[in-house]
Amino acid sequence: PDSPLLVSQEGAVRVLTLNRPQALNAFTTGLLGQVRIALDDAAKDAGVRAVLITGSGRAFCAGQDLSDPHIKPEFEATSGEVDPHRRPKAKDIGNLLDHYYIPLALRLRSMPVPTVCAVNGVAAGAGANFALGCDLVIAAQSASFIQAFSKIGLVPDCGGTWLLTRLVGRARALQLTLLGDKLPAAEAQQWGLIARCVPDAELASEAMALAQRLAKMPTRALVQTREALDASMELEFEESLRLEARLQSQLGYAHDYLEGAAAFLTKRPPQFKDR
Ligand code: T3D
Repeated sequence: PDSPLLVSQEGAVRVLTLNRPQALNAFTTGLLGQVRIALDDAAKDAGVRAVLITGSGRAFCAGQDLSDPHIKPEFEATSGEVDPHRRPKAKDIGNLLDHYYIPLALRLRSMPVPTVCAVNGVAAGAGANFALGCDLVIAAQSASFIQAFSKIGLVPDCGGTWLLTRLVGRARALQLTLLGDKLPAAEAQQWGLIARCVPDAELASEAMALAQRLAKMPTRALVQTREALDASMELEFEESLRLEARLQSQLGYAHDYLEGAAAFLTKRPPQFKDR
């Protein structure tokens, strides 16, 4: 059978494709484990300078696979009524987050290279928040984002509460998460939830061009920029100034700054290599 995750390489870009199209690329524990291992591998590989994540088929990812035996409630086949004695134990859901979603979200956010998500179709639940955890999110016109959690009695996970309040503010975060309505990609771009929305036929090439462009840039500076932006949410203004100064003083001695400045002054293209 096809692997639930396809991994390929184009130049310095590592491409991860969620590949369970029959289930809209919903996350099983198997798929979640494979994505984490693939991100670990990309993080360790000096030949990787950007990661591009996308999905196969008509969806990006429908979030947690609700038929996964770890969490599936037992219900009567004809009436659909839940058997109260055979509900999944709360600890199984907690375990799923502790063992899969939390490490995955942390891995994604601390990648030593920039990450791009090409959202090729609907991104629901943890699938939406996994996408939004990437550095640059580019979506097809027909794609959409759904915070599906409230519809099934859960809270947003995979970083959704943290990400959404910061990306679009409290009012819009509440609108998305309480109602669970579909937000079309064009509106997601207007809201500032994602970087770009492009015609469906252009998504793959535009996303790859973006990832290739990032891969040619000074990786360490990009990653430390992400870190400083994230840290700023918790810092006073002066603390952010001092963090910038600390990072700048390290980067100022690194190869990439010397190369970048020399290339600028001698009017030639730079060759960055720090990671
Ligand atoms: O305990 C925990 O769960 C902890 C972790 C939580 C993290 C989460 O992500 S919770 C949120 C889980 N996701 C959802 O609730 C979304 C469920 N899916 C949908 O609402 C819809 O499928 C979509 C809006 C994403 C797409 O709608 P549509 O009409 O385009 O497609 P569809 O017909 O609903 O789905 C197509 C097939 O995929 C269908 O299977 P079938 O009938 O053809 O055999 C459907 O059951 C399956 N599918 C879609 N989403 C999931 C799924 N199967 C398992 N799990 C899914 N999440």
